[in-house]
Amino acid sequence: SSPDSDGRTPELEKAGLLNKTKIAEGGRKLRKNWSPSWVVLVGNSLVFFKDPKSQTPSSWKPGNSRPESSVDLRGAQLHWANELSSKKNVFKLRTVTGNEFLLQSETDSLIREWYSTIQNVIDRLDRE
Ligand code: I3S
Repeated sequence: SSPDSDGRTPELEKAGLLNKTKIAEGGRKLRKNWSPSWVVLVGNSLVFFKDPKSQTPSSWKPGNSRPESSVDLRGAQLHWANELSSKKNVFKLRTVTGNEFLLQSETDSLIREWYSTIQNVIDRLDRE
């Protein structure tokens, strides 16, 4: 990864495959569209990539893949949100700009790890 403005390279905290859907953009509700996403937590951001398995071998070049989108975790809010889906293990991430995402995994331990790791980053940013 490339250095920050202060010259430090942001620390990679976590990466893995989760199901994702965006449910609001700037406070406006969106229609759900669940899809697998490669999620990377680095520095103050959660970065979403296309599921590498859904790509053709030629289109998947490590280090050469552009993120689909990225979320600034500063001031973000995290909540378990099983009432917002028929799926299990769902949490909602809301950014200060009013973008809302649901993230989900079939694996209980995995989703709990993601939840606490993201919450730790949000808490750290709140203290800055
Ligand atoms: O909250 P909803 O509207 O029940 O969400 C479901 C729909 O988005 C559905 O697509 P349609 O817009 O074609 O009905 C999705 O296929 C479902 O996955 C959504 O519900 P879940 O419970 O999976 O989050």
